[in-house]
Order: sequence, then C-alpha cells, then structure tokens
Amino acid sequence: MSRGGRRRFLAWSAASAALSVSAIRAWAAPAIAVRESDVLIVVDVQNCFMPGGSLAVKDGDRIVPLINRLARSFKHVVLTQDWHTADHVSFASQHPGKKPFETVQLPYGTQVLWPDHCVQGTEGAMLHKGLDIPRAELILRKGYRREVDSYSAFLEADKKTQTGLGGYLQQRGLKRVFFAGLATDFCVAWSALDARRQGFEALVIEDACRGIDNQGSLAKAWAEMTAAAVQRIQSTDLVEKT
Ligand code: VGL
Ligand code: ZN
Repeated sequence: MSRGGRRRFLAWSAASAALSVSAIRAWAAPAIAVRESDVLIVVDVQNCFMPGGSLAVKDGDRIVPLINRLARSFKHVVLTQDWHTADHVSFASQHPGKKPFETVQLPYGTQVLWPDHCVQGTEGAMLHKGLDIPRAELILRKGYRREVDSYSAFLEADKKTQTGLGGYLQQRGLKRVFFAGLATDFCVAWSALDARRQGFEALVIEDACRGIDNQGSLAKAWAEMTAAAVQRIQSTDLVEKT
C-alpha cells in the first residue's frame, strides 16, 4: 500500500471505530418513535396461556415484564381477552372422538380444536396477575359466541362479524397498531392481518410475543404477515417517547 493509501486507510479505521453503537443500530434497523396516533394492543395475556395453563404457550409468562415496560411508552393501550362459553365450538371436548389440535369443518371453514380454555368468568380467563397496565383504555373480549371462534381482535372467524375494534381505533384517530402478547401464530397474527385489511399500519413486536407453533403454524403465520406488509420488529427498535 502507498503511503497516502495507508494514511487514508488509517483515517477510515479511526472513523469506523468512532461509529457509535446507536449509529450502527440505526443503520441496522431504523428506530421507531412512538406517536400519539399509535396504539399498543396486548393480546390474550391470560392465565390459560401461561405455563401450567390449559393451553400453555411456552415461556408465555416471560413477556409480561417487557409488555409492562413497552406499555409505558404508548399513549394508547388496548387489552384483549379470549372469552369463551363453557361449551364453545372451538373446544375438542365438544366434538366426540376429536382430540385437541385436530381440526373440524364448521360452517365458516376449518377450525382447529383446542383444550378447554378461557371460559368466561373463570380464573383461567383472567389477565395474568403480573400485567401492570392500569392506563389501558379498553379491554376487548372476543370469541364469546358459542358457535363462532375469534382469534382476531377485529373480525370473528365467520369473517362477517366485526368486533367493533376497527371502528373504535378509527374513531379515535389511531392509525398505527403495535401488537404484543399471545399467541404469535394465532390471535396476534390474525389480529395483525385484519388490522392491515382494515387499513391500519400493523407492527408485531416479536420478542414481546410467544407462539404455539402447532405443525408449522408459526412459520406460516410470519409468511402471511410478511406478505401483508405487517412489520416484524423487536422491542429494541422502539425509542422511548416522541
Ligand atoms: C388463542 C388458540 C385458541 C390465542 C386463543 O390467543 O392465540 N389460540 N384461542
Ligand atoms: Zn380461544
């Protein structure tokens, strides 16, 4: 290398070393500043989905402290609660000869069958005790009609019945919807996809979610979300306040 070349190289190395960690992160993944018109939707952080629950999601309890922290950065937070009748059509127990995680055909299409979970008013349906978001402005219950499931917080599984959440967000001027909670591949994914269909920006905070991953459902859910322009982000991509 020529003397000039070496000098340029040394100057370049020094400049590189001076690049701050935050600058590198900004380059790797643009930081997202939370806006007034953003809402965090915390999906189904309920006892039945916690380790030891009837439809346990692995490490489901691990995301609770992170969700509490994230919620403090948002002006608007909505919680959802899976809320089934004791004889709900999505329960394997209602279909003689069927086991959990098998499927049945229902008038609205294929339904995965689940262990009994989140029965209205039971301890299992309660929000996890560690969830600490007193500012949450709405708790939306879903799946409360015996004949129709609702993974989505926007639209029931019949694909006809609106929950009203889309109207609520729209009337309150909320445009960008961030998702955290359980489970990534069912209620979070279906909610994020419907958010897109209803004209919202949708971002799933991956490390603030956990999945069930039944027969490849997690990879399939991410593929569908990516195709629908749902953004897959990490909690570290968010910068505190605006
Ligand atoms: C859920 C399966 C059945 C969820 C709810 O919250 O993802 N999954 N009911
Ligand atoms: Zn359910």
